[in-house]
Amino acid sequence: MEDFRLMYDVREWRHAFKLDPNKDISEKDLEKVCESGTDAVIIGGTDGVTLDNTLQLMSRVRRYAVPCCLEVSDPDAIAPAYDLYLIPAVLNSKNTTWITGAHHKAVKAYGEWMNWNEIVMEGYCILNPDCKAAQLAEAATGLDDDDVLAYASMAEHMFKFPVFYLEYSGTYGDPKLVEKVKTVLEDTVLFYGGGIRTAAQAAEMARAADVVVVGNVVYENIHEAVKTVRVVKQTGL
Ligand code: 1GP
Repeated sequence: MEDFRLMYDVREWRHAFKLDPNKDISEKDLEKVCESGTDAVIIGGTDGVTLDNTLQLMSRVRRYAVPCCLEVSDPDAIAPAYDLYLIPAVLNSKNTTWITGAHHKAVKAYGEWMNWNEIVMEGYCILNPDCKAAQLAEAATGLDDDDVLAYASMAEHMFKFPVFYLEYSGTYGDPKLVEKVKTVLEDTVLFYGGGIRTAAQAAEMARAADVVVVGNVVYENIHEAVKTVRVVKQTGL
C-alpha cells in the first residue's frame, strides 16, 4: 500500500479518481483505486445517479482510508456520510438551474443541516460539447481561450470559488489552454478532468493543473489508471 496522508483540503491535492456510481467496479479494482495513493475518491456522474447507488459505492470506498467525496449532481443523492461535498456551478451554462437554481433549491430544503465547512464550490467550465454533462447543463462550449480565462478570473475574483474545474469529460483537452488558465489563478485551485487514458497524458496535465482528475480509464484499463497517480505526484507544476 502506498504511503499517504488523509487530506481533506483540496489545496493539498494533486490527483483524484472520479468514480461513477452508475458503473460497476469489481472489489479488486476498487481496492487498487483506493490504495493507489490518490488524494481522494470523488463519487459523481451525470446519468443514473441515485441515493442508492451513491451510498452503495460510498460504503465500499469507506473500507479504505482514502478521503471520499461526493460531487453533487442531484441533491436527492446527498447523504451525511462523505468527507467533502463538491458542488459544481457551471459558469458557462445557458440555464440558471446549473449555476444557482439547483443550489438554491437544495439550500432552501436542507440549509439548516448543512455543514458549510464540508462544502467546496467548483466553478465549472465544460468544454467538450459531446459529453453528457455539457448536454444536461446546456453548456456554451464554443469558447475561445479568452472566454475561458475570463471564466477562470470570475471564479477566483468575483465568486471567490475555491476550485475552477476545466471539464473535458470523455475527451483529452488542450494542455496549452490549461497552462494559460493556471497563469490567471492564484488562490483558486485548478482542476483538470477529461479523457486521460495514459500516464503520459496525466503527466502532461499535471504540469499545467493543480489537480488531475482521472475517471473512465478506471473502467477501461485499471493498470494504466493506477499508474497516473505516481506520475502526477512526481510531476512538478
Ligand atoms: C469527469 O473530469 C472527469 O468529470 C474525468 O473525465 O472520465 O474522461 O476521465 P474522464
